[in-house]
Amino acid sequence: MAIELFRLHRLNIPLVRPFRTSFGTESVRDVILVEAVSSDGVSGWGECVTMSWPGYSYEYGNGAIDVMRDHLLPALVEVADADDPADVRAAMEVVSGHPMAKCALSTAMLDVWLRERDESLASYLGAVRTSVDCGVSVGIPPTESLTDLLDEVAGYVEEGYRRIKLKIEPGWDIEPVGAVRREWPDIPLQTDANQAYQRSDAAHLAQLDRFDLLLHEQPLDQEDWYGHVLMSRACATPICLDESIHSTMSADSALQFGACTIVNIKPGRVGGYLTARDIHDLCRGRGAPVWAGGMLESGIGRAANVALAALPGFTLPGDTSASSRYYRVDVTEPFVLRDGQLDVPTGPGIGVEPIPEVLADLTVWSTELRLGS
Ligand code: OSB
Ligand code: MG
Repeated sequence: MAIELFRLHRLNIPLVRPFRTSFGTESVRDVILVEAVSSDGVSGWGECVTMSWPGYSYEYGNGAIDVMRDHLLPALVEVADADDPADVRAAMEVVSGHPMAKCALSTAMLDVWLRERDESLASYLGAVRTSVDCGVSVGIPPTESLTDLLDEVAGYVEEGYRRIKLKIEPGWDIEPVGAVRREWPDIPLQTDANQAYQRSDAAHLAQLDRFDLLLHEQPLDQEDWYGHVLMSRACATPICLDESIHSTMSADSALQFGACTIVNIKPGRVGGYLTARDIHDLCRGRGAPVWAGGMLESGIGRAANVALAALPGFTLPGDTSASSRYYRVDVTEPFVLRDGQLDVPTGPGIGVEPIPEVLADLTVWSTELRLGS
């Protein structure tokens, strides 16, 4: 019953195409999978969504491994056989920040707990759907070519994605968004700047209002609460926050202040699936739409995100794309898009596990950490 040890598996999975955002370019995903093993030999899985460098957030792969091993594991000893997942979350509060590391460990433990109870994560979280609407996040073409952008988007539209999100930055905004809108007048379309703009860019971004967008995601610095209030006033397009939201408190504050009206929920950014659900509940109570963000997850993180996206307040398509959008070979059975949707896993826990041979092939480093030693 009790968790005895954790295995960390570090994988390098080549992306099908480089993913460029305003904070950098990723060509190979540096994936960290956490496996929690119980005394009964049951394994549970969680994905640490850090990138290899601290660009999206201060967390990054090597740092997350350090904080898991040296600071979070010791805190988990007393909850190794917890019968309430909330106790695991509470035990990790002795460490400040590091939500991605916390999410990875707590999800692996939750997966064991659910497998032992034969309950799916979707059911545990309160899912009301058996499949979820999927969008796709489109990076800035490394060539900065509009033709390349339109070709890539055309492929996704053809595959059936229900919403397109374009990464933007100063110098790559009005033209590419306009070009995509002209080609697909009716497709749900949104932007993500990953904090690349300044308050003084509000009038510039307001020019995007004529393209009838669903939302602008995180135009300004994550600390710039008031700037996002100003941006919300300047733009008819709703503002959605990603990097700024780290907890139910920040989600509450953002909505109360009018810094955003929509929230991107990423479990890794908020410390786990319990807090992700809490933020969902809060936003739903306020009538604020939420959607499931993504971090280029492998099938392990994707499975859990798809379960979360099945909750009732997730009323906008998520960055929950098919495995093929990211990887030629995924570490689990691939998630396949069907009519613009992915099926919510129904098996116990997250409902998927790594395929052993593929895991072995992709692994570049691993370690075993015993709890309490
Ligand atoms: O800002 O939403 C983001 C990927 C890595 C880091 C940050 C972000 C993203 C994405 C891709 O936009 C979402 C996905 O398809 O997983
Ligand atoms: Mg984002």
